[in-house]
Amino acid sequence: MKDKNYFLAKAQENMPELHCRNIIPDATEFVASDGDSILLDLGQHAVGHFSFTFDRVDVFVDAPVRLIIKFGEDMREINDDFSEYKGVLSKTWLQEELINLDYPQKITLPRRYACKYIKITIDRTTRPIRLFDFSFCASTSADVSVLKPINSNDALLNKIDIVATNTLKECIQTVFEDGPKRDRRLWIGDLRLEALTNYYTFNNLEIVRRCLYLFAAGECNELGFLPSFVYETPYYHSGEAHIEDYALLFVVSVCDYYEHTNDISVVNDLLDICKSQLDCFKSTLDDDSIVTKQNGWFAFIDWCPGLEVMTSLQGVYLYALERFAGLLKAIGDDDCENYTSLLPKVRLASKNHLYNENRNVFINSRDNNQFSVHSQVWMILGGVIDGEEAKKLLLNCLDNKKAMQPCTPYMHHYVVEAMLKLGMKDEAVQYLKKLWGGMVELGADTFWEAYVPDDLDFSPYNDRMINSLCHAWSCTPSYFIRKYEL
Ligand code: RAM
Repeated sequence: MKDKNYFLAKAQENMPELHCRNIIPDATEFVASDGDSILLDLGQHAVGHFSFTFDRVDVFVDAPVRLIIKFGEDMREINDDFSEYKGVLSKTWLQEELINLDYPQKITLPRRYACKYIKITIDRTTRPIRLFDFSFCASTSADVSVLKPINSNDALLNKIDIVATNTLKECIQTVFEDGPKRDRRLWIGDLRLEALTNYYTFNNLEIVRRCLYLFAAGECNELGFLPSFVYETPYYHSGEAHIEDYALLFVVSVCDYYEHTNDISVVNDLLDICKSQLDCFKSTLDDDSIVTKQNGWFAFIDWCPGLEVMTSLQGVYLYALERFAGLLKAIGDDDCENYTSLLPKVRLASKNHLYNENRNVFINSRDNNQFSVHSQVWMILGGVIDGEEAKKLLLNCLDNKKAMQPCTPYMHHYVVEAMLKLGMKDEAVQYLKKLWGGMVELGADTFWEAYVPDDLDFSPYNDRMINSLCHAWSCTPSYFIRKYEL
């Protein structure tokens, strides 16, 4: 019987091994007094545990020593004043500890951090102290020895690939985490993009299976949709959010997995769940075959404030439906026709009801007549429009100040995917260089959760300090560069 326990057992069977290595920062020892601070540079982004030793210099310490230890993914984070934080997510994600040490000792901080820099401030000591033996035990389950460099003639693409694979490596822990600083958990949208990139880089199939099974074990909401995230520690718990587009992307992730591995046993385990996701979604279509908002719904698509998402969501549905119909055909499933026959019908309906013939663009009342790149991209990926008409539409909206533009590399990914679907290889390279290359030029060692070139302070959470600077969904340039030989 394929129930929660079955799926959890499968997830456990596919637990990857974490590889750990010690990184010694640029400095080995400090003698410090009250108020001094020390900056340690790991020379690279790392995810793991920090340890050091503290001892007296001469006179024995007669009172606890209080240290403030701050971890930054970049120097901006180190210099930020966390007391000014005003974001909507919990301040506790900001990586800063205040510790009191009663006597000389070696200490390993219990929490895991994601950082390149560590700043230690001696908040209070009555005597000079010595800090030394700094060490950072970094972990990943990615096997870096299997990664081949791309050796492109284009220096910027080489650099983008290095930063992208580094981003993925840092997020591959015992699940595909979204970001090792925050939220440090498995989300479907991130999983899909990490798994794709993983196939062309570290090719760790175990972790893909583990993540798919962890979702399969999750509790669906009353509409039947999978949870969009799960926790794995200290025990399994499926997340409270149910994002519709993510539920559909679970289906796509299973299709990607099969396409890459031909592993029918996993597909057989997950097939009914995939069918149920598409069936639940279908039941939300109205008489015109267009998706309708349900009570308590949350569709993600991108983090742009005020983004209307119905057209995009319809596109995600078609995108998943097409992939799933392809999978059913490949494995000779009896239900294939049921899904395949929906495609032309829903595509035609989407063109009829969501496209504005006068303006030649997907703008409609269901999205409050909002003009967004997102709607155009997802209608292209959903196969509602293609060929020259689609190319023109895509270039026009990307060049149009009135169109809402993507604000995360997650959505930028789907822009590039749409370009490649339409055979726009040169434009895809230019776009990669502009967006991900822009982060490289700003000194990124790993790619960021959000990136708006004209507004470097942009945050989906109302404060840049909480943004993750090593975010899984940003790793896909390596997928594009390697798969399409860009
Ligand atoms: C953010 C997470 C994750 C994403 C969700 C929708 O909070 O970091 O990357 O999948 O939002």
